[in-house]
Amino acid sequence: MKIESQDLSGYYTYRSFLDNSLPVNDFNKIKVSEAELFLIVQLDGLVTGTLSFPAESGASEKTFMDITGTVKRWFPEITLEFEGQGRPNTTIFDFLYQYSGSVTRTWENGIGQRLSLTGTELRVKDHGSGDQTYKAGATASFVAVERDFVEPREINGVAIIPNALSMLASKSHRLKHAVWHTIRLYDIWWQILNETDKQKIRDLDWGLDRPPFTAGRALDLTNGAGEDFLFMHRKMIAMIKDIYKSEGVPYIESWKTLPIPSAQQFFYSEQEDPQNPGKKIYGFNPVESGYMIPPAYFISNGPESEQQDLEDLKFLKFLKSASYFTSVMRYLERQFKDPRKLSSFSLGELGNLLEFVIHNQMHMRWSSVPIDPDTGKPPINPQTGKPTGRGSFDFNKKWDNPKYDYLGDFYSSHVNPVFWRLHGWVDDRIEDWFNAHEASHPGEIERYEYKGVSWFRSGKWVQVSTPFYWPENHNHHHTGNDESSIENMLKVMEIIEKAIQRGQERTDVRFLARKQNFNIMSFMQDILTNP
Ligand SMILES: [Cu+2]
Repeated sequence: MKIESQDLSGYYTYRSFLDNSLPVNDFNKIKVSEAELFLIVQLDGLVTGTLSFPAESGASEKTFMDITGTVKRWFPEITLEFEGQGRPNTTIFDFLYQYSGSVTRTWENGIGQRLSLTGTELRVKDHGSGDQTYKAGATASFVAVERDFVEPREINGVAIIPNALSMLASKSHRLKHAVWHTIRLYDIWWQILNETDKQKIRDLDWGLDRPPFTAGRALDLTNGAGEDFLFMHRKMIAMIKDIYKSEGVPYIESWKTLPIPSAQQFFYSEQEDPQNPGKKIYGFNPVESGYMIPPAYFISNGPESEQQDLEDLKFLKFLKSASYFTSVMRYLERQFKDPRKLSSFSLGELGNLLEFVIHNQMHMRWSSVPIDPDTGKPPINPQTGKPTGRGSFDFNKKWDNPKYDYLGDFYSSHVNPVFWRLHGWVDDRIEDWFNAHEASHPGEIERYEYKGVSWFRSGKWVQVSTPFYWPENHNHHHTGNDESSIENMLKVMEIIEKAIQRGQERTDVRFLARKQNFNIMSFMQDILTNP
């Protein structure tokens, strides 16, 4: 297996030992240090990161050394050289060490071997004072073992609070989100469903009045479909906000700007050290944590799609790369915050562009390998023996486990803590849009309260007077009609599943969603530069 720069970025447990040539029996006698190593390795070989104490991830307080260096060589094994400097104004300000380490050989027949770096460290200058002086020139050997990615749901203060989580992870909420997005997929609406199917779906109150794509596969920027997207998610945000409010917990903060490629999973903020005036300590800050880019993963859709699945992996790696961020995503973010641009968009245009040119890609960028909550491991495709995801029409109860929060599946994405930060960013763009219009032509957009959320009356810049989110009280004869609506949503999914089976082509909702993301890439630049 070829190891790439992206694979090297992440957290490691770093351990160093004295090079004692005699047996010691007790390894503690040669222990120098244990620490947490965080590395960002870029394509051009730039290495940055931190070495921190104590080694526990998410410890409430840490001291840091900052790391800078380079990849010295890529062949025959990757070798990194970097320097670690204690942070100024902390108890380890005078630490200065050099490190040289290589990626340890991967055994072809090894089972569960972890990526690790082995190498040597050098104390570059004395630190400490008096009889606590540590002399320059001392060396030790080290092993740094890469850690598993820590899911945002596992991080204190990043995880969604229990009451909100159980609402979001319920079958009814999962189905609402899944049905809502699935019928809007281009292939589903325009190619797979026939008129009879569509009528049946309409009879179940889930008809799609405004598909986001035209029959010709272009984004429809004229019909207001984007308003449905923005309204529906604003409504979801309002629902979860209410639960936070009733619990007296401050609601999840949206991303003010998109997290940079080197974002850490555990972020530490500088504070005054109460014990040592003038010195700094670093405290764990959950608001800025949980935004690291999870590693890419392979999803097997079957033996006949092996090639396509590998292409998908390549594309996923691209979406997760630092260069995608710097060359595409950051550029798009600027466009979506630019008042000049925003004041020329209708609300529908804004929603449709946000959904398809940046929001979908954000979902994939921050997505982590989907797991089967029963095993904690990716489900295995029985035909290929390789990892796969939840089947799009598999509504087994196990997928309702809150641990199933894969950002790349409509059935689960909203259960992931990152979803709410990401959608907060999307939702904030609506306010930017309104302010941009107010600034350039005041009074042309009228705000009002619609179904409990702040919205906009239809007019020059707003096409739709009743944006769609999901059917309300379909069955008026029952109270607490959760069950009947679950039934209806399962019926809609069954209609879609049958329609897919009728076709010759191998298809899956996940596959169609992904395909749609890729197609978008080709023309998005064009739309944004020539509005
Ligand atoms: Cu959504």
